[in-house]
Amino acid sequence: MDAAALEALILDLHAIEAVKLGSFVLKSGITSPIYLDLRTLVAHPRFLSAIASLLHALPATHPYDLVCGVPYTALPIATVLSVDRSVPMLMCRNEVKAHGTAKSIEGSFRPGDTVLIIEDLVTSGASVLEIAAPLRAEGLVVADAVVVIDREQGGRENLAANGIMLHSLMTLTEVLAVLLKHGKVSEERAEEVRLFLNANRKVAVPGVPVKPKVIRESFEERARLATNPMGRKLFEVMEAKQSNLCVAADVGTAKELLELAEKIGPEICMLKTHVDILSDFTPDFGSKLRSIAEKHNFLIFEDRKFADIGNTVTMQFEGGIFRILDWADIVNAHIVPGPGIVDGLKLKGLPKGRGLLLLAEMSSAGNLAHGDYTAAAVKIAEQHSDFVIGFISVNPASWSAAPSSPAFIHATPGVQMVAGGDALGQQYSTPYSVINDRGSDIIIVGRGIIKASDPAETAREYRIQGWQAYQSSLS
Ligand code: S5P
Repeated sequence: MDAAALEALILDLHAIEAVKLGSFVLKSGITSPIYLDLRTLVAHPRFLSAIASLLHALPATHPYDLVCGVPYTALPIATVLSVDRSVPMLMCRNEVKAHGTAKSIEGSFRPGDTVLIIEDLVTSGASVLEIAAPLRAEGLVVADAVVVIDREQGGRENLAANGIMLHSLMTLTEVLAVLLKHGKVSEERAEEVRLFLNANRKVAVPGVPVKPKVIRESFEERARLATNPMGRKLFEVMEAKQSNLCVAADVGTAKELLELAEKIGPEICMLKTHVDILSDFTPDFGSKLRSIAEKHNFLIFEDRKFADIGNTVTMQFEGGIFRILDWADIVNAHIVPGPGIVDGLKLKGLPKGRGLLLLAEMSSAGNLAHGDYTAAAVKIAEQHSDFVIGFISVNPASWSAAPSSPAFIHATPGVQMVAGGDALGQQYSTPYSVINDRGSDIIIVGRGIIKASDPAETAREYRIQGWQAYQSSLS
């Protein structure tokens, strides 16, 4: 959905009093200055039908055989979607019948069928989990939930921690911004809602740990501490775009890469390239990518993983066909050769304002980058803090020798919505665990986004999740 359509939808929701401002006690017991009530939708059939088709258009990670609405507000939405799209529906009771068939699930299904859960609002995600449990107990697969409004209070993370990816039409922050823009809410009331949202970012679901293990300073504060201009810029871009998402654009052609960059540009702080996999590379690739990066305000990170002696890497950085130095804001290097590799890259990169990430850890199974190796990367980074902006890290919270300055940034690959791996040793963790449990700053996501049916929408989901995780870990 584009920004204009989203704006119109939010104004419509306000017009039918599905969004109200005042003082309300929520189901969770919290008093909220904003109240969302989508039960009013049933009085507006055309609008109900429009909402159902927008939910249907959200990209689920798994194709589904069935839909199931969370009682009661989402039941009519699920029914309309089921009828309009000819997808059979299941109904779950909140309470098991005392007589009759005593089944808690109504409808027809086979174990192994995939069910899309439909919900009106998600706060902590508890209602979705309550429905998912009996469905899963019957052998059904629950991988995605679609929701009209994400209240941004931990639901996304709680669901992700339980293997369910949340897709929302809008977040509460977006609702507030539109109402403010159109004078439907005063600045004071909006501030009250913002304060409320910040104070209630996490609503614990029993049995799901949501307390962040890592507390950090804000990117804004850390930007001030950065000595390398590109490191500072990266923090500033992250803050400005509310994005700690880097997409790994591992596609086979420059054409696809540039198209992808256009699509996901608004969601990312950084685009990661492997220029040597592009079959149609031409010398103007760099300038084309740079103009997209400038348009959408993201940095370009060429994942070259330099690994040679200082003298050789100066040539690899500057010369050859790819001329990486001309167009990449950031590159990375292994520290196997020792500090000379950083000296070599710095010789070329620093005068051009570039930054370097050191591979302190790796995400692949059985890799050798840990312990003393990681500590050596930290030491080299500290000796070159004018050029090294941070690390490729996996679990920086566990490092025995943490970098002394918070100006160093951690970027972590091996991220997907559901933990797991691929057939070649890649290991995935969720955005929430990478940011909140392992203390990284940036999530690097490749196939989780580029293989999705709608990469732009999926990138938005990852951005929201990564950013919420960051916000909940602020000191
Ligand atoms: O340890 C690492 C370091 C990197 S930079 N593990 C990684 O996977 N990467 C890169 O991150 C890898 O080269 C790829 O471009 C991306 C992960 O892609 P995904 O498709 O597995 O998300």
